[in-house]
Amino acid sequence: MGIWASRAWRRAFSSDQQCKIVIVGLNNAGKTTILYNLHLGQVVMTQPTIGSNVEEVKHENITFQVWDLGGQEVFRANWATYFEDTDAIIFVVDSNDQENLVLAKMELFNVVLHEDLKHACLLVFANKQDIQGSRNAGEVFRLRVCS
Ligand SMILES: Nc1nc2c(ncn2[C@@H]2O[C@H](COP(=O)(O)OP(=O)(O)O)[C@@H](O)[C@H]2O)c(=O)[nH]1
Ligand SMILES: [Mg+2]
Repeated sequence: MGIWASRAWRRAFSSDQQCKIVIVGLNNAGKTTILYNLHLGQVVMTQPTIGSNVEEVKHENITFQVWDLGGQEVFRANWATYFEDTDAIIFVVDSNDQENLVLAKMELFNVVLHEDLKHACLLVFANKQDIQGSRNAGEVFRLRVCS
C-alpha cells in the first residue's frame, strides 16, 4: 500500500515520470527485437536471451525502464521475480508459430493472474504479422486453451 501510494504521488506531482515495463512471451516471439527497436530505433540481430536484458527508453518526460525476459521454459519460471512495481506488461506472441499459440496463451493467463500485476496495464502484441499465414491479432486472442 505504501509503495502504491508513493508511486501515485510521484505520478501526480512529479514532472519527470518513471515507468517500468516488462516484456514477456515464449522464446523467439520477438521480445528482444522489440526492446532494441524501442531503445535504438532500429532492428538488430539477436541471440537467444539468457536471463534478461534491460534498457532505459525516454519519451518526453517519461523514462521507461524496459525489461526483456528470456522466454525459454527454464526462464519462464523466474518471470514473476521481475513483476514487482511493474506498470505495464507487453506479452509478445509469434503469430506465425501455430504450434505454440496455445502454450503462449496459457503462459499469458499465468502472467495476468499474478498478484503483483493487478494494477498493471497489459498489451498483447501479435508479432510477425509480416509473415504470410500468420494468425491476425483477433485470431491469436480468441484461441481456445482447451478444446
Ligand atoms: N519476420 C519477422 N521476424 C521477426 C519479427 N520480430 C522478430 N523477428 C525475428 O524473430 C527471431 C527471434 O527474435 P528475438 O527478438 O530474439 O525473440 P525473443 O526470443 O522473443 O527475444 C529473430 O530472428 C528476429 O529477427 C517480426 O516482426 N517479423
Ligand atoms: Mg530474447
